[in-house]
Amino acid sequence: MAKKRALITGITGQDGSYLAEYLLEQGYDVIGMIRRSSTVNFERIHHIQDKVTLVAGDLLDEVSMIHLLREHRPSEVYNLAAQSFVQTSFSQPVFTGEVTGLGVTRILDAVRVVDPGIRFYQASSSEMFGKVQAVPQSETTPFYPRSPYGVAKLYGHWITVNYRESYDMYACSGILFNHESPRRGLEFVTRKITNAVARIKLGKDKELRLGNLDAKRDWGYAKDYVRAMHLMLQQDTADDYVVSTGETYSVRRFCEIAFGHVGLNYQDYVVIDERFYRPAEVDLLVGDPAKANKNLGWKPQVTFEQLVTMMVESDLAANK
Ligand code: NAP
Ligand code: F7E
Repeated sequence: MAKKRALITGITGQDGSYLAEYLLEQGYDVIGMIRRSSTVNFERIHHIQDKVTLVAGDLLDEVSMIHLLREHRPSEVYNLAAQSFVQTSFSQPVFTGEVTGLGVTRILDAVRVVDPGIRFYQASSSEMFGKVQAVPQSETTPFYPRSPYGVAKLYGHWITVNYRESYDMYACSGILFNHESPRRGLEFVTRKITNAVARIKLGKDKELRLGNLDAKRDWGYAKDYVRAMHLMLQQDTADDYVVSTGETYSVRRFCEIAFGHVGLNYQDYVVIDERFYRPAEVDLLVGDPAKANKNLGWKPQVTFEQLVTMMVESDLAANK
């Protein structure tokens, strides 16, 4: 049987790197789309660089994606590329809309033009629920985004549904709740905390400046979540799924566990800094993963405490 071939946009990001590893393990040919930059940023994929094919393309340029789809003819496309940092979306709302929102139409349309039979995954987000209209949030909960990022993701979600319904394409939207790992970008609160815990423990830093400690998130492990993406593209019919743990914890609780793991009290080091507050906050997210559990047989394997301590341990080793 011919090898399956997948294209991943955003392969240099947290999820892209884990998904590439996972698809390689499943025997796929993996094509990774990277955007041109003046310096190479392959930290997350250097260990698999010789096993994947990296090709140039950009979500801002539909032609680039038509060319690479024609040349490589993948059977599955995972669109993970985005301007993904919520805080930045407030200062760069138009750019975020171009990449995170309209970018989805560009790649979906490139797929439609080249081969509408290609299966498509869109990286949608729990940020679309924003000011939540129900607890917990499921596939049927109404959306109410609270940032330009959330609004852009909502556009990406609906254009995916629209292409599925208009052109009979196998297009899925995975509504993923926060997922973290030692590969998480340093600007996101979990990795910011675990990196600071390591540096404070090792005597390299003295404090950690944070914003809203009362925000609550449903945090899972990124490696668990990429399995769900793959499962969504292996079903008989395309559909949308919430992917989450079903548990929620505050940023404060994350701090407590992370500092506690190295024998410190977070209250001695965390300083509240208004700069990290957002113009509009998402106070509480908790997802209901029942549909993914039932239809995909998907369950998370790593608990919240295991996730926090894994990240602290990894940052301790990296900062030594
Ligand atoms: P990430 O680490 O920020 O990675 C984003 C990726 O997108 C990077 O590879 C980046 O390339 C690429 N990219 C950005 N702009 C691009 C453009 N114009 N053209 C091509 N590539 C571009 O994000 P992540 O945490 O892995 O998340 C993956 C996807 O899931 C994103 O769409 C995110 O919005 C979504 N999501 C994430 C979470 C989460 O909790 N992690 C939850 C729900 C949804 P560079 O390396 O060159 O910057
Ligand atoms: O913030 C609060 C902040 O930036 C989490 C992205 O992957 O998940 C992510 O978006 C919470 C917020 O992630 C700081 O106000 C407090 O309430 O880690 P974050 P996010 O905004 O939830 C979703 C699902 C995505 O789709 C996104 O792409 O933590 N918070 N103090 C802070 N946040 C940051 N970053 N920095 C602080 O100092």
